[in-house]
Amino acid sequence: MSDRTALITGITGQDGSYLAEHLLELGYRVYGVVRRSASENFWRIAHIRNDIELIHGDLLDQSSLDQAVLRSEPDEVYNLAAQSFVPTSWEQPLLTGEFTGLGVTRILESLRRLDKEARFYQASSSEMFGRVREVPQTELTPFHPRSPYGCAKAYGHFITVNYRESYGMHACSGILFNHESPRRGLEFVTRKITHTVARIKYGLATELRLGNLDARRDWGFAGDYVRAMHLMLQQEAAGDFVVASGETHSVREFAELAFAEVGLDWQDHVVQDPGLIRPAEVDLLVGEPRKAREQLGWSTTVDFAGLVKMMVQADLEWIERQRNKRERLP
Ligand code: NAP
Ligand code: G4F
Repeated sequence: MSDRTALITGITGQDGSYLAEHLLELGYRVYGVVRRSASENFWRIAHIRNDIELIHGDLLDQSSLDQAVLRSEPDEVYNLAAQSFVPTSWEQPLLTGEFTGLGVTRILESLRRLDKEARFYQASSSEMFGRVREVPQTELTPFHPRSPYGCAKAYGHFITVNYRESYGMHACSGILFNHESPRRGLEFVTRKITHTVARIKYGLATELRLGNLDARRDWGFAGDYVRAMHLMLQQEAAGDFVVASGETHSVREFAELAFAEVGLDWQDHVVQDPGLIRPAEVDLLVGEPRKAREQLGWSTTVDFAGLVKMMVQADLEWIERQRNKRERLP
């Protein structure tokens, strides 16, 4: 049993839910910052709702972040909240800059003024590498972001490094490559594919509209990646860490494997939609996680094929449950 306390922003998101579970298992007291909403969006944390404490707050609102820090008195703060969907960042570039970029400074400011000893984790992203300068990408690869989201994350990364260097804070930046799970939002390509595959299998859909099939990503399982976040904050010295599988696969390969999982041929269902092509694309991501392996002792438990299978199976079960629920309605 640990006597440590963690504060997580973005606890209602994919990573927030897995991280909260992991920290609870380690014996942490867990607080989460949530935005007030007319309709609660707690489905990912419903199973641990009684084990965590939620505090209303917003990355746009400094005083609410101050209150969250004062109330929780955290040993560790994980800043996972962000506008995290890349296409939305072209539609809402200013809001994305406020949430995903300046929001990092707001929470760092709360800590600098109120709780400088708390250790800080920033959810940085491989999207910062953008038009990649080298393959594979390491902690030292220069950034060339290709979206307002990537630019905002680059700001968040550098302000984290800056607060570490300016104020001696234990502030870490985890440069995480794409990580997925059955809890992934439906708009991201992996979940869009696995959810639609399950719908097609059950006769609820016939086609899957996708954009760039050639884009390559380094995909891993979110449950593995949150362990790396925690390990970073256990190191004596704060630093930056690439967290990745070290393998790259195309969107086409992901779709092919997902359809094969239910005995279907992807070519019979996938339709390319030019409307889904991005103004600027990140063509190839593949990370070099050597530092995380060697310094953190971190490793993955789920490979690419295992991830696709896990997500397809979970979506098949999810649709089955929805159908049963509907059949039971009076
Ligand atoms: P996600 O599922 O989209 O979750 C985002 C979370 O941020 C949600 O809890 C959301 O709350 C919260 N949020 C958004 N705006 C907020 C605001 N203004 N104030 C307070 N909370 C706010 O994202 P994820 O996949 O878990 O990713 C977690 C973090 O890692 C994000 O920062 C993302 O950019 C970064 N990242 C993700 C990946 C990946 O592959 N998943 C890779 C690298 C980096 P609501 O529920 O209220 O919307
Ligand atoms: O699943 P995606 O939307 O993820 P993307 O843009 O790589 O961003 C994710 O990973 C980042 C880490 O590198 C995170 F920081 C970020 O928060 C987010 O979690 O798209 C992946 C690829 C892209 O190249 C996209 O053009 O899939 C391609 N794609 C092709 N068709 C599509 C689609 N993406 C989406 N969302 N929807 C499509 O229909």
